[in-house]
Amino acid sequence: MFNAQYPSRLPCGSRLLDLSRPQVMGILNVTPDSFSDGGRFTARDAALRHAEQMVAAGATLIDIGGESTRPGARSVSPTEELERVAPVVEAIARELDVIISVDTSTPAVMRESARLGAGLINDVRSLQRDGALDAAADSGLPVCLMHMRGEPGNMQDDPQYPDIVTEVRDFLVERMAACATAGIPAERILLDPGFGFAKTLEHNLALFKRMSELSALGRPLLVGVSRKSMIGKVLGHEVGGRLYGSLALAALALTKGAHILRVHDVAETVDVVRMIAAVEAAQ
Ligand code: 7PM
Repeated sequence: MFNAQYPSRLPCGSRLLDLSRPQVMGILNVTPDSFSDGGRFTARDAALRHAEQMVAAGATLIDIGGESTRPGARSVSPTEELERVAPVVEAIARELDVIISVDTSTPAVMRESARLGAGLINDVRSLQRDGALDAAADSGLPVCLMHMRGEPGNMQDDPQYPDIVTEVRDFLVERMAACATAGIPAERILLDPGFGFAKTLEHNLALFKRMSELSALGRPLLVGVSRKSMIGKVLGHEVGGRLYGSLALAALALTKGAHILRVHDVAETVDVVRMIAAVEAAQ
């Protein structure tokens, strides 16, 4: 199930990511601060406690996001995003033994997060914003490139592709080439099919089924399907009822060669990973 085409350890700032076995990335949403300083400390401490729980449950990466990518979400200024993300990056870097991933498309957030101890840049826009390639290159950190067409605000307006796997593969190859030109070598790249981004349910299911074809690109795959609407559409469950569907897809993603699972429910997903590992390790 697990191929050995990469060195087993990827440097992520001051830490190493073990790619010889699947890893779980816990999702940490940074809520908007309230007006008072008291509110700010509360938001930071709540985020730190949540991160702490996810690390105790077995997450080896924490993904911090300060900009909602929800369709139609209000756009957040770079300053506002930085004010949400930076204190949390700093606190987690100081307090926890975990690789910090920043879910951002904003060059200033990439630069400041790297300075404060982040280990990975996770950009749903694949470094297409002005200055993002240079900021990521200068950080020296690995980058996760994700497939999306358009912007979160309009990406679900009737997306059409002749073949979804070809579309995702071509897009990721183009972004890897842009990274190479900017000085980010392939060895520093993770790839993500971008489930739920500019895709119909049929696209998401076909892409999931054929996910292992993306391994041909030669880089580790990061998969984010936790609680997503593709599960809601198949099962008819609201977001609070999508755990079992998420775990089914987590298990399936591992059999299809995924290396990193980006999830909300860390303890449950770690059980899935460990159970599969036990079977894989048998004679
Ligand atoms: C609303 C819509 C809220 C979508 C949150 C989301 C991914 C990601 C996200 C992913 C990578 C979510 C998404 N999804 N980064 N950031 N891969 N690399 O459901 O699939 O978490 S945000």
